[in-house]
Amino acid sequence: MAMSVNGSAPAEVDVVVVGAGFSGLYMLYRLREQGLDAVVFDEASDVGGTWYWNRYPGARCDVPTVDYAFSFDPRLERDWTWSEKYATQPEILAYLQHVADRYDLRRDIRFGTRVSAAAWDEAARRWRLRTGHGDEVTCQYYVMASGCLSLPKTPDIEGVDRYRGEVYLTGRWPHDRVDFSGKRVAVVGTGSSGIQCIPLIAREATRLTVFQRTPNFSVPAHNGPPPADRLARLAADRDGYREAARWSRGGIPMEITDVSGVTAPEDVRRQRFEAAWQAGELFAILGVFNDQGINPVSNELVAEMIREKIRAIVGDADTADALCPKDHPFGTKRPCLDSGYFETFNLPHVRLVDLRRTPIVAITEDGIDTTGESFEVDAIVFATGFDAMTGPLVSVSVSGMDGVTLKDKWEHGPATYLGLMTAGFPNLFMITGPQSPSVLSNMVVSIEQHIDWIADCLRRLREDKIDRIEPTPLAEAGWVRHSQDCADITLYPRANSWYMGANVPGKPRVFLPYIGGVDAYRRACQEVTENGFVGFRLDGPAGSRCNDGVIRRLQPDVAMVLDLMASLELPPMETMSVADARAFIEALAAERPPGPDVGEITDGVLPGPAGDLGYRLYRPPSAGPHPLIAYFHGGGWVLGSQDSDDPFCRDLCARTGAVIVSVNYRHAPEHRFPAAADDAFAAAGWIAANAAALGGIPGPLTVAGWSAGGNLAAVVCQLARDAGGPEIAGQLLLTPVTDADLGRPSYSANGEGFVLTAALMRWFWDHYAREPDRAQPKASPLRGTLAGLPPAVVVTAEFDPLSDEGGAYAEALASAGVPVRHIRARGHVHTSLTMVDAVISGAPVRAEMAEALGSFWPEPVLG
Ligand code: N01
Repeated sequence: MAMSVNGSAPAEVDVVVVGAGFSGLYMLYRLREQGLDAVVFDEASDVGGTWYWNRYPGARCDVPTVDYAFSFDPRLERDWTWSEKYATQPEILAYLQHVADRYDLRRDIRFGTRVSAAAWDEAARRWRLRTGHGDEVTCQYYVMASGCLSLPKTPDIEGVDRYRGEVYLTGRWPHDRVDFSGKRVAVVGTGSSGIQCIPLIAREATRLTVFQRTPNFSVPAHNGPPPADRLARLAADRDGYREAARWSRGGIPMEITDVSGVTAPEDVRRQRFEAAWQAGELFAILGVFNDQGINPVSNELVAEMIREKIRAIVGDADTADALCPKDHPFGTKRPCLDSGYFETFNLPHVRLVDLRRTPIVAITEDGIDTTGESFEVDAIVFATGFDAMTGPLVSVSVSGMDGVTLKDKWEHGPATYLGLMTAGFPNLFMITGPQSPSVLSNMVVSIEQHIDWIADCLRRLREDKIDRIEPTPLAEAGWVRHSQDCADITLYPRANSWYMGANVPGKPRVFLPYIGGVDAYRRACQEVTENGFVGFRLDGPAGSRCNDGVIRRLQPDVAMVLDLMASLELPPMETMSVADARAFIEALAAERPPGPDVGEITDGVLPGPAGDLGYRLYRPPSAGPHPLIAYFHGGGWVLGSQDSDDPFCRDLCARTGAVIVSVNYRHAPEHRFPAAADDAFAAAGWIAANAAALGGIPGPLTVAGWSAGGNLAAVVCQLARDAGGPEIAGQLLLTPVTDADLGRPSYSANGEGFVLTAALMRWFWDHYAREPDRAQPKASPLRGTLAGLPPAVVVTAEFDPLSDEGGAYAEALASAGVPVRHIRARGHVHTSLTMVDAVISGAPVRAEMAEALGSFWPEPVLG
C-alpha cells in the first residue's frame, strides 16, 4: 500500500516539479537520471494525479490501457500486466503507486503540499516558490506537471450552497466508498464522468434522475480483457510498437483511412462505421472517414449513425431523442466511451431531465427545481467538468518578468511556444500545456515526449553552460498562430466545448490543444532543437544567443499537400515535354474534389482574333441578371484549360453570385506572345458585348485570372483603357505574373519547394515570349502605365516566387491612384488558393476575395 512520505521542503533545488501524476513521476525519474536535485510537490496525499482524485464509480481510462502506460522502461512493461482493455481507476492508481515505489520516487515528493505562488527573480535567475505551508523554495527550473483536467469547475448553479443532502463532485470523490443504496440520487452533467458513473449509480440508487444540459456522443467501450491483437504486436516487437505510437497521429499506432465519407458508397460507410462501433475505441470512431473532422457532410454521416444506435437502444422515443446530440459536430466535444450508458435509461427508476426544455431554476434545501418540476433528492453528484488546460496553470499566482502574472498574460487566451514554455517566464516548463497535443492524444505518449524534450533540453543547457532559457515573442506568436491555423481547418471551433474554454463562464473562447497531430508536433519539437533552439533566447555566464524564428509558417493543409507531392518524387515539370506536362496537369485535375455546385454550367465558343475560343460559363442558381466576370485560367500560358480551373470558377461563382465566363485562350509554345493576350482582350470585348445573352448585367465587365491568367487580366485592363473599351469594373489578380524580372527576392526565397519553382517559371517564360518581347507591358504589365486602370484586388501568396511582383503591382497601382485591395494569403503557395475543398485554409482568403469583388458592383448581389 502506498505511503505518503513527507519531509520539510528543501530551501534550494535545481528543479521543482508540481504534480505527482504520470507527468510528475516521470519528470522526477528523468531529472534524477541527470543528477539534478529535484523535489515534487502535490496537494494530494499520494501519487496519481487525476487518478488520485477521480475515484467516482466507473472511472476508467478511455484509451486502451496497454497504450496508456509508460514506455520508457521495457522492464516496467514486462513486469506489469493490465487486467482489462480499459483499466479502472484503482488499477491505474495502483500502477502509478508501483512506478513510484519501483523507482524510489517518493523520497523526493512532498505530499499535502500546494505551491501557492511562484515568482521569477531575474537578478538571481531563480524561481522563488511559496508552499501552502509557508515554506519558501528556490529553484533554477520550475516544471508545472499539474495536469490538464485537474481543476474541477465549481458548479455554477444558483443555490448550490443551500442544499442539505449529500453532495459529491466526480473530480474530488471521497476515498471511502459512497453507498447510494436506498437513496434518491441526482447526477448533473453528462460528459465522460457523468456517462461513466450513471450506470453504476443506477445499480444502487432507488431513483436516479439525470440532469442533462447537452447530450453527448458516446460509443460502447466493449470492455473486457486487453485486446489480443495489441498484446501480440507488443510481444512481437515492443520497441517497434512504441515507436509507431510516438510517430502516430494520436499516440496510438493506427492506420489512417483514405476513405472519404462524402464519396464512399453507402455500404462502405455502414461497414466502416459498424467496425468502429464494434471496436469500442475512440480513435476508431473518430477515424471512420478521413474527412469527418473537417467536412460537415461527412461528419453528419457518422453523427447520424450514432443517433440511430441511440434510438435503437433507448426504449422511450422522447428520451432517446433528448439523448441524441444535435448541436455540435461529432468529435468536436470529447466523445465518451461507455458501459451500458444509454441502456440505463430503459430502467424504470432512471429518468432523464432535459435541461434544454426545462432548465434548472435553483438548487433548494431538498433538491433541484427546474422550470417544469421540483425534484427531492438525497444526494447530488456534480459531474460538471473542469477548468481545463489553462485553469490549473493560472490558478496559482505565477509571476514572470517584471512581475507580470501568467493569468494576466493569458487574459485573452493562452500563448505558448510548443505548449512547453511561454515568453516572459524564463525556465518555466509546462507538461502537456495549451497548444500541445495533450488532451487530443494518448496523454501518456504526449507526457513522455514533453518530458524527454525537457530533459534533453536541460542536459544541453548544462553542457553549453546556459542557465536561462526563454522563448521569443516572435516564435511564440508564430506557434500560437500555427496552432490556431490547425484548429481553423477543422470543425472543432464550432462546438461549445471545454477544448474551446466554452464550459467556463468568462473564459476566452480559444481552441486550447494542438490538433496537428502527435507526429507533426514531435517533428516540430525536434526541428526546434536540431536547428539550434529555434525561437529560444539562451543566456549563460559566457553570453547570450538567440536563433529567432518561427518553426511552422505554412498553412497546415498546404504543408500536407507539399509533403504528399514530395513523397511522390515526381520529375520537375520543367524537365518534361510540353505534352507530358499537359497530360500530368489533366491527370491531377481528375483527382481533385469538384468544387461547389452552381446553378448551371455550359460550354460554348466565342470568336477570337485567330479562330474560335472555347469557354465555360458558370451561372448562379438565382434568376439574374448577375455581374459578369471574364476569367483567364493559370498554367504559365502553356498549360491549363477551362477544366484546370473548374473548381475555382465554381467557387468564385458560388461566392460572388456572378456569372463566370472562363475563356480558353491560345497556348504557347504553339502560339507565342502576344497570342494569349490578344485572345484575352478579344474575349473580354465579346463577353462585354454579349453580357445580356450570357445572363450578365450589361455594363462594365469584371476581369479575373490566376497566375498567367492574372497576367492576362491585368493586360486586358491596360489594353481596354488604351482602346477606350470594353469598360472594366474591376480586376481580380490572383497570384499574378506581372513582370519578367526573375531577380526579385521572392524568387530566391520561394524558388524551390513550393510547387511553382523559379525554374518552372523560367520554362514558362521561355515558351511564352522571346526575351526582347518580355519587357513590353503586354507581357509585363508592371512596366506599363498604370494610371486610369480599374480598381484592383491583388492576391499574393506568402510562399510564392511571384509574391514580390504581385505586391509590386499592387503598390504601383496604388501609387498611380488606382484603388487597390491587396490580400496577402499567409502560409499559402502559388497553387494552394485554387485547391478548392482540398486546401481548406484557402477558403477564408477566397471569401475575402469575393467580398472585395463585391465592391466593384453597384448592388449587393447574392447567388
Ligand atoms: O466534464 P465535461 P467531464 N448545469 O465538461 C454539464 C476527461 N475524462 O468531467 O455540455 C448543468 O465533459 C455539461 O453540460 P454542457 C475527458 O477528456 C475522461 O465529464 O456544458 N449542466 C456537461 O454535460 C472528458 O472530456 C474520462 O452543456 C452542467 C458536463 O456537465 C473530460 O475529462 C473520464 C453545468 C460536464 O462534462 C471532462 O469530462 C472522465 C450546469 N451549470 C473525464 N455545468 C475517461 O474516460 C456543466 N454541466 C478517461
